[in-house]
Amino acid sequence: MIVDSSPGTSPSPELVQLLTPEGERVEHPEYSIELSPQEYRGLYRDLVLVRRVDAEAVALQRQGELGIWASLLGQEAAQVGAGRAMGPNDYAFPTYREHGVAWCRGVDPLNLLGLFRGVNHGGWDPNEHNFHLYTIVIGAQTLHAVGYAMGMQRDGSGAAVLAFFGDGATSQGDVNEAFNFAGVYNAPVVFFCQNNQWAISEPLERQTRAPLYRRASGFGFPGVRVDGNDVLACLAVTREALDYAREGNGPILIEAFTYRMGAHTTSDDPSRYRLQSELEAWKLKDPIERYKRFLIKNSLADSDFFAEVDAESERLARHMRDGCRALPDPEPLSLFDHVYAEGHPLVDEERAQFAAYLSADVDATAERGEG
Ligand SMILES: Cc1ncc(C[n+]2csc(CCOP(=O)(O)OP(=O)(O)O)c2C)c(N)n1
Ligand SMILES: [Mg+2]
Repeated sequence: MIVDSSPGTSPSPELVQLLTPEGERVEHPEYSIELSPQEYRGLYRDLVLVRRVDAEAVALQRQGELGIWASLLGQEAAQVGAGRAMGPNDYAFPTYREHGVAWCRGVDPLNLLGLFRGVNHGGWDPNEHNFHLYTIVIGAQTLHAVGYAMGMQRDGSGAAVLAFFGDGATSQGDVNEAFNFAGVYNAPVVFFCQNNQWAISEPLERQTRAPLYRRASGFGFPGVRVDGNDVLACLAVTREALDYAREGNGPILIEAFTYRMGAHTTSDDPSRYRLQSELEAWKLKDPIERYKRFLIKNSLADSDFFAEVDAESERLARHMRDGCRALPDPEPLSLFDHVYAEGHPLVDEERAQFAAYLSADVDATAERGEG
């Protein structure tokens, strides 16, 4: 008979939770958190504004202002908890859905809109915010993250990398190679998997037979599962994990157990492949509602505060709507600007060809008297 002797194979994996869905504060033996009233309120503000950024972007896409948008609805706590756990010198490698982490790193939401509107080729300077560009190729950024972390390790920077990816990405070779490299080289990287239960239309049971956090043990590092709809637990666990990585202990995997409440992207219709009842069940665990209940129960915020956040949310939405429509179309030749850090003969040649094409086009238009 085969006996599985690997650690962490208990039938019901433990979920780190500091806040129940009803907003009750609970203690956990390993993870604790004590914030000032202002910090507690700050997390609520983040959650609400990030949800607004997302809702506004979905609306702009529906009005034809964006080509596509990947909604983070339901994943605000996972992203704000992880994003606010980072220190100024830590570096994040996102997928295409980490708008909440972008927010925490100080990236203006208009930069995100520019990318999804197709008027820029990236959106922001990664080094300005220690927030890498979005990566659409599933899992690829985990390898970039490990390489970057190994560089930090060699530079003795004392900081760590936070690498984001989804449940579906865990089936990619890249992610498993990243785990192995990180483990073998003891890289200071925290792998943050947002298990939102779906990879487009593929449910979790088609990605894995074992809970995702347990993958880590096969690569020789710890894995933790946290309630991804609990911002306090996500903050506490990610803080600990980043400290652990910074102290030279090597990588760690966090599985934030959450739910994608919206469509995969604005091009998707989830009613084709999942039951409405599943969404209804997860709505009861809404990350913002539970946190608001916690604040009220503990007299950490009053109605003036909530009204202030609502007003700020309206101002942010206006900034996004007006700013998005005013984004300039790019200069066509700028396409070639950042292909390489320095010049490259082939790129120079292609730029010259494209410039000739553009001016020929202008000449032809002028000839037809349309100019
Ligand atoms: C290498 C690669 N294969 C396939 C795709 C198409 N694709 C885009 S998103 C996606 C699902 C990703 O699911 P998950 O990792 O769970 O992230 P989520 O979208 O749920 O945040 C797939 C297969 C891609 N972008 N890159
Ligand atoms: Mg997913």
